[in-house]
Amino acid sequence: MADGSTRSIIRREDYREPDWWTRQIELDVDLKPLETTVVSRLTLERNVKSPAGADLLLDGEAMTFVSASLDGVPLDPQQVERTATGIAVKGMRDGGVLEITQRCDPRNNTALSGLYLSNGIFCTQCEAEGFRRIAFSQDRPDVMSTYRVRITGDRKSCPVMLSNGNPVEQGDLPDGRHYAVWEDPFPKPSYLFALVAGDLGLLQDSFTTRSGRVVDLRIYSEHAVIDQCRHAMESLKKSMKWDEEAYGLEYDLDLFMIVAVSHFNMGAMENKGLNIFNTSATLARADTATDADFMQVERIVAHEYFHNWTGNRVTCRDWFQLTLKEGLTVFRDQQFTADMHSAAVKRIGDVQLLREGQFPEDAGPMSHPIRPDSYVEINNFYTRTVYEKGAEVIRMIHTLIGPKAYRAGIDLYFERHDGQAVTCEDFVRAMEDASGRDLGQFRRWYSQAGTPELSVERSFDPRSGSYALEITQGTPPTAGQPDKLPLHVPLRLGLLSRDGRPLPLMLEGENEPQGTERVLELTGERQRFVFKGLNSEPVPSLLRNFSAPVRLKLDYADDELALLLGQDEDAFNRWEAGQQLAMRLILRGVDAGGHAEASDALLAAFRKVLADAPADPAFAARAVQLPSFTYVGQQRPVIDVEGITGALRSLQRGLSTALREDWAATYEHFHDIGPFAADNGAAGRRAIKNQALFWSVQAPDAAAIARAQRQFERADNMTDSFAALRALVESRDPSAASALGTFYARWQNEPLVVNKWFALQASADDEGVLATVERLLHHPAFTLGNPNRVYSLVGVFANNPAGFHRADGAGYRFVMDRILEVDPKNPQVASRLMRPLGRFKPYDERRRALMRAELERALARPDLSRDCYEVASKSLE
Ligand code: B3K
Ligand code: ZN
Repeated sequence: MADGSTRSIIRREDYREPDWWTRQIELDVDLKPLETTVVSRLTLERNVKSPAGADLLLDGEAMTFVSASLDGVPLDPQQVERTATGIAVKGMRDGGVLEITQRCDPRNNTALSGLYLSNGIFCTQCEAEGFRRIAFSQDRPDVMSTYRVRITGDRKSCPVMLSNGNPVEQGDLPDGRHYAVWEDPFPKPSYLFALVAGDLGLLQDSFTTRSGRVVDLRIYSEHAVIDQCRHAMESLKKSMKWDEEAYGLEYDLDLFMIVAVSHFNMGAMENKGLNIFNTSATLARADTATDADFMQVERIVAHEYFHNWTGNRVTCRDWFQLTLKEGLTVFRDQQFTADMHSAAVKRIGDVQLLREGQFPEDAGPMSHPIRPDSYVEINNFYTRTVYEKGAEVIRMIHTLIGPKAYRAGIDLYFERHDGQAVTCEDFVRAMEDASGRDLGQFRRWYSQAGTPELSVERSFDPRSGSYALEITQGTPPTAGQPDKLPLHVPLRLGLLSRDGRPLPLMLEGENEPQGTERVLELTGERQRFVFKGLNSEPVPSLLRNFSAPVRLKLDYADDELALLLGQDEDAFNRWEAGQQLAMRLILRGVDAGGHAEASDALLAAFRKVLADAPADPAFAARAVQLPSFTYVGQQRPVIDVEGITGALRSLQRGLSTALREDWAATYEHFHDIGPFAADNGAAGRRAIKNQALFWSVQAPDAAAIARAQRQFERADNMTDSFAALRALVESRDPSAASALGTFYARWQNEPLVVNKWFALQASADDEGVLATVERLLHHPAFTLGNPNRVYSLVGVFANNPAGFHRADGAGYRFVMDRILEVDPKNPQVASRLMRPLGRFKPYDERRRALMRAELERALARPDLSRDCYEVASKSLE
C-alpha cells in the first residue's frame, strides 16, 4: 500500500470537488496494540456534477488492506487499483455501501499521526491527514460525514473507550473484552474524528448553557495526574461562557470531553466533542506549573473549544484555507485572554511572538501568504503565518469595520455557512456584506507574503499649525513572490503634545476634531495625512496597539521615546517606546563590535517603569525586558551573532549594576510573604519580582544570589521556584549545580517539570551549552520518543543563539544529527526542528555555508521524509 512518501506539489488552483461524497461512516474498531482491525462502511453518494462512472478515490497509508465489498458483494481485485495516495475503486454505485477491512499497528506508530499508543493509551490524531492511516477514506475536509463508531477493547487495559458525539450503547464480550458505541450527529470531515481507549482518570463537571441545556464536561488523563486538570476544567467553563457572551455561540452537544496524553506532536486538537490534548497544554497545579503555564493551558483550552464553531461547524473546503479556522480561532482566543487578564500585556506578548516567530518565517525560505498557494506536506503549513499573522488579518478587519459590524459579519458567516466546508473568500464576503465596506484591496493580505514596511516622514508648519505625516509602504520580495502590491493597512494613531497630553485630531478638510485617537487607512504606496489646528509640533504615537503586522520606521528622538514611554495613553506604545530606546543602544553596541552601554535615557526609562510598577506590575515586568536576539537580528541585513550577543550581554550587565538598588527594592516590594494566591494581581507581582531577581543576578552580586537561594529554598509554587533556579543558573554561581540537582530529585516523576529542567539548561547563554546538551542527551530521562522532551532539549537549543550559532558549526551539526535520528520515527517533529537551519540567509558567509552543508547532508538521504524534504529543498533553492 501507499506509504505516503510521494513528494508531489499540491496546488490551490487545482482544487476540484470530489466525484463522490461519503455521507455516512460506520467504523468497527477492534483494538489490539500491534494489530488493530478496522471495518469501515462508507455510504456513498455520487456528486451530481460528476460523470456516472467515475472512480472513487480513497486515501490510505501505513495500513494493510484486507478486503472490500460493495453492498455485500466482494469486490474483484481488478476493481481496486493502487494510486499514489491510496486506492481507486471502480464500479461505485450511488447510495452504495462500501465495506473495507483494514489493519494498522498502533504500537509501532511513532509518527503520532493516525491511531497510536501513548503510555498504553490508544489515541488518535487525524488533522491534517491522519485518518487515512486508520481507514481508507476520502480524507479531505470538504467531505463531511456522520459517524457511528463501535470500539472493542480489553476490559482491563481499556475500561474507558471514547469517540466523538454521544455514547449510545456499551456491553461486555467474551474473553475479557467489551465494546462501546458512539454516534456523532453532526457531519464532520475526517480530520475531526477521534478515538481514545485506556485506563483513564476522570474529572467531571457541568455547564449550563444560556438556553438552559446542561452539558456534561469531562476531562480524562492518566490517573496520577487527574488532580492537575482542575485548572483546565475552570478554563473550559470560562471559555464556554465567554463564547456565548462575546460571540453568541453556544455549545451544541450534551457532552464535551478532553483527554490529556503525554505523547502528542503539538498542543492540542479540536476533534468534535472529544478534544485530545498534550499534557503540557492541560495540566497545571501551582506546585508544578508556572503562572505562564496556567495562562497557556487556559488559552489552549479556549482555542480548541472555540474551534467547535470556527472550524468544526464551519470547516475548511481544502487545506489551503487553513487560516479560515486557525487565524480566526487564534484571534478569538486572543480576545478571550485579553478579557480574562490584562489586554495590554496580552497584546505585547502576541506581538513579541509575531516578531520573533512570524517575521523570520515571512522573510525566510518557507515564506507563504496566510492562504498558501501550494505545498508538498500540509503539516509544514501549521505555521506562525497561518495562525498568528492570520489572526492579525482578522484583527485588521475588526479594526477597519469596527466591533459591531464585525459581530454582524460573524453572525452572517454562520447564517450562511453553518454545516459547510468553505473558503477564506466566503469569510471575507460575509464581513463585506455585513459592513457594507469594500475589502477588495484588503484581500491581498490573503495572497501576498512578507512583512510590509511603513516609513513615516513628518513635518510641522508652525505658521499654519498643520502637521503632515507622509507614509510610504512597501513589502520586500519573498520566496517565489518578487513583486508586491500596496496593502490596505489600518493605522491607529494619536498625537501627543510635548507635555504628554492627547491632542484632538482634525484632518485637512474636516471642520472639527474627531477625538484623540483614530484609524487612518493606508491603501496607496505613498500617502499624506495633514492634521490641522496644532500650536506646536506634536509627538506622534503611531500603530497603536500594533494595528497592523508591519514594520514601522520613524526616527524618534530619545526624548520623544521617553515621552511616549511615560505618557502615551496606549499601553502597547508605551512598551514599544521602551523597546526602541533599548534597541537603539543595542544596535549602537553591535556596530561598535559587541559592547553596549546603558544610556541615561534608558536608565531613566527603566526607573520610571519601576516607579509605576505598583499600578500594573505585569506590564512593568514586560517593560523592563530587552528585545530578543532574534528581533535585534532583524534590524540589520546581516545578523552579527557575536556583535548581538556581546551587546546584549554587556547591556544586561550594565543595567544590572546601574540599577542594583532599584532591582533589590522592587524585589522586596513585590515579594508576597503570605501563602500562594493564583489571581491576576498575585501573578503580576510574581512576574515583576522575578524579573527584578533575574536582573539583579546579571552582574556579580552576593546579595542577589542570596535572595535567589532563599527563594529557591522557600518557594511554595513553581513560578517562584523555577524563577529562582533560573536566576541561579544565570548567575553562574557554584550553587546552581546543586540547585539543579535538588530540583531534578524533587520532580523527577513529573515529566512536565523535568521538561523545564532540560529546557532551562538548553537555554543557557554561553557557547558551553552545547557540551551540556550533549551530556543531557545521555541522561536517563532523555528520550527522542516523546515530542515534548525533544523540544525541551533539542528545540530549545536550536533557538539558543549562543549554542546553535557557534562559529565552528558544532551547534548546527548537533541539531541535524538529532533531526536525522528523529525523522524516520516522527517526521513532523523532525521537520519542525529543521526550520532554524533553513533560515541561513541573513547570517554571515561562513555560518551560511555551515548551515547549508547540514541541509545538504539531509537532502542526500534517500529516505528523508516528505516533511523534511520540503523544508530542506525549499531552503536550499
Ligand atoms: N488544529 C490543530 C493542529 C493540527 C496540526 C496538524 N499537524 C490544533 C489547533 O490549531 O487547534
Ligand atoms: Zn487551532
